[in-house]
Amino acid sequence: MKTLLVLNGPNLNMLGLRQPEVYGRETLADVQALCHSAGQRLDLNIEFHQTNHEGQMIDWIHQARGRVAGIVINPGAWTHTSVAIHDALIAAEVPVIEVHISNVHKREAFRHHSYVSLVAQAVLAGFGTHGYVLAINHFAHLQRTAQGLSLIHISEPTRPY
Ligand code: CA2
Repeated sequence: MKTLLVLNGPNLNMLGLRQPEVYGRETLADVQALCHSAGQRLDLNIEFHQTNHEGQMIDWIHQARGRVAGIVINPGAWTHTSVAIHDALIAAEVPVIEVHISNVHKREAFRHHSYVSLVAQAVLAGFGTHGYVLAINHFAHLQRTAQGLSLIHISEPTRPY
C-alpha cells in the first residue's frame, strides 16, 4: 500500500480553538480523522503530523524521499517565509500538493506569495478542511493514471536501448 504524508505547520494545533470565522470549528484531530478515513476509502496509508518547529518539518520532508508516494502540506505561515522548506521539498523529489484552509488570496498581501507553490504540483486554498480530502483524492487519481506513474517515477533514468 502506498503512503501519503500529510504535514501541518505552525499554529495549526490551534485549529478550532480560535478564529473560527477564518478557519472553521474543526480541530486538527478532526482533520486527522478526515484524512485517515479518506486514506482507508482509497487504499492509501496516511501519516499525519503537525509541528511548530521548522527543523522538525524539514526532517520529515527529507525522510519522505524514496519512501512516500506524495506529500500533502499545509505549511501555515512558513508558506510565506521559508526558503528552507522550499529547498527541502525540492530535495525530497516527491510530488507535493499545498493546502490552505482559508483563501489566502482574499487575505493580507503578505499571504499572497508562497515559496511552496513554486515546487507544488497543485495548490488548494479556501476549501476549508475539505481541501485535505481533495488533495488525497487527487493523489489516488494520479496513482490510477499514467500521469501519476510518470510523476512518481520521474527520477528513473530512461534506457537508450
Ligand atoms: O489557511 C491556511 O491554512 C493557512 O496556511 C493557515 C496559517 C496562515 O499563516 C496561512 O497564511 C494560511 C495559520 C495557521 C494558524 O491556525 C490557527 C488556527 C486557529 C487559531 C489560530 C491559528
